[in-house]
Amino acid sequence: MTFKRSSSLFLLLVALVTGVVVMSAVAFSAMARGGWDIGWGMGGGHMMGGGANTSNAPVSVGNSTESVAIRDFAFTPGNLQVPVGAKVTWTNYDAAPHDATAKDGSWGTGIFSKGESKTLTFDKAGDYSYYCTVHPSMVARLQVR
Ligand SMILES: [Cu+2]
Repeated sequence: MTFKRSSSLFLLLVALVTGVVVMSAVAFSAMARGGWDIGWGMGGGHMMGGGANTSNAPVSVGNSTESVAIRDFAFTPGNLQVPVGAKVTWTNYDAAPHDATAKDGSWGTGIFSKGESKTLTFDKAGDYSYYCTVHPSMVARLQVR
């Protein structure tokens, strides 16, 4: 009797622990896919809504090789001007995947992960609003002139 009760308690405990482990794994994989933005927001309050619109920042005038950092769900510089022919490299510093895609659909980096970079060459003048398709409220501006 005593043995039987303690063994069923043990089974209950095993079931509980298994449940917690499975739920943790599900939550972690959801975050790893970038599905849950909540929890990555320690970097300065850009997080509400899953991204920051930095397109109205003062224009950053660059030269023919420029970099844009993607950090804390924001593009920096958010308003970049480069000459025609410039190469622009986006680098993802977040745990979440991101991309940079023109709102008019004319160009896009494709989605890339932490530590990865994508470079595009801009051979024509244009004034682009662009965003992250994973987190559409991440918005920035690129002026090629
Ligand atoms: Cu993103």
